[in-house]
Amino acid sequence: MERVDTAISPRYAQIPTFMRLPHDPNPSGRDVVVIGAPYDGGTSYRPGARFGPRAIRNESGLIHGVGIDRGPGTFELIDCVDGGDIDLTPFNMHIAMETAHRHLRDLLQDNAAFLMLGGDHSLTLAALRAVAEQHGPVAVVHLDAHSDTNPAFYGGEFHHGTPFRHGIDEGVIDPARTVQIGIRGHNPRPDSLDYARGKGVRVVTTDEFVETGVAGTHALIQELIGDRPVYVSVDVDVADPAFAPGTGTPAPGGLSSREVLALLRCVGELRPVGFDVMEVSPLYDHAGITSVLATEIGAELLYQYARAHIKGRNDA
Ligand SMILES: [Mn+2]
Repeated sequence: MERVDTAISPRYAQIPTFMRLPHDPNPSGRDVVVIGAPYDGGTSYRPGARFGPRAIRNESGLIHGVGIDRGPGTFELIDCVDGGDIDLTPFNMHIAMETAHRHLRDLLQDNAAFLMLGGDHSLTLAALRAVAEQHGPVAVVHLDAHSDTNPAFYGGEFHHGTPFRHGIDEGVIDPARTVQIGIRGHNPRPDSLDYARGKGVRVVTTDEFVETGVAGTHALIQELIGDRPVYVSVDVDVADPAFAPGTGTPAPGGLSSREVLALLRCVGELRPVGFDVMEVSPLYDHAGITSVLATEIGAELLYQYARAHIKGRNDA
């Protein structure tokens, strides 16, 4: 199977898979499988992330996979396919979580890694469970406006503000090798940052990131994580609403799209084992601004995986 050839088909033509990758619903032996997780039953405010994967794929036809600053083409270095979507119930969080966990676990039986396109952030817990079964408790690079280590809200233990608290409590994350970047805005009580810091998570607020800069934050990540298996989770709301208006819980004062992409360029120096890009809600997007950014984040993560791959870092 080949990618759709842009020399033959214009980028807005043909059925939209992520970055025009071949669609393979039963992937095996791949380096990275792109997988959609259309679900928003965990949202606390604006809904609509269930439509995220389709919107991201739609915009991703524009992306070639050969970036000016990226060297060789990503897909000359690694074998990727679009695995389609996980069929998730729109109704029941526990069923959705279990379905996502099972699907991602099965993917990792036969493939090295996945890039999950959300969907709300609750399903990152299913992803963390799946990668931990392969690699043990993983280090995490988490870009987000929110720590997502909250307690239960409205009687619900599992929602998009909790995946990293459960990940820590279940032992699928190594909190001492976890860094959260871009945290800002308002914080309900009890204080989720107290929880995260109390477990040893390195929380880099947006103000601290502005002081430290991209290079300083790269050094911090490298120092903290080194060669340990690392999962990278990007909540698109880490970007300012000017750059990502189409999301569930926007928080002004955030990173630029350039800062988000620059931050991810250290991932190829690490040992990445899985990725997600979450919380795109096309209902609140304008001109595809948020979906275009999510697409570019996904492309950057695949390229960073390829960089790590050619150095032999993420070989099984
Ligand atoms: Mn989040």
